[in-house]
Amino acid sequence: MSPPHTCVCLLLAMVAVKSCGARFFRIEAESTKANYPKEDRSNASNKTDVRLLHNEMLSFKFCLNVETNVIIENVMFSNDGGADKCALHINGIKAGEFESTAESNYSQLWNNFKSSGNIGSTMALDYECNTITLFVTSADDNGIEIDHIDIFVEDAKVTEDIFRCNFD
Ligand SMILES: [Ca+2]
Ligand SMILES: [Ca+2]
Repeated sequence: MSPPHTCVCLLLAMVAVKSCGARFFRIEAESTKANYPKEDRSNASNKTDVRLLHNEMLSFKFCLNVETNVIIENVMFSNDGGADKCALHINGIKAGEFESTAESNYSQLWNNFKSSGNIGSTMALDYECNTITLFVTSADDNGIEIDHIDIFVEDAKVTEDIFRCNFD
């Protein structure tokens, strides 16, 4: 194998190792056990999201095995119609909020996903079992659709199994 190929292989190996140790964890909104309408959206992760109306909420558990810093990296959402506002809490403590903007295109914008960006600042968590909750604090009659929530965990030893609370 020529040196350039070796370099490419090494680079690919490094990318693989990095993604194995990924510290971003995705919670799909549609994994909720709550009985909200799940919409087919070709641009959504898992091609599905959840429609929420005013005063509705999503709540998910995630686990950590060490004290570590966590930040809500992004919420992916869509809106077609009036503006909406959502607040996110971790373990009952408000992390922050985001808003959708009022815009409409004959329901086409439900498939046009937007990023909230970071919600609030880094939180130090020491609980083994944590709860993240998204509340729709205001909405028009058609509400908002939530695709997924991405969480960044500072400690690289938190694996996918640990995060999903799949302990042996
Ligand atoms: Ca709306
Ligand atoms: Ca999704």
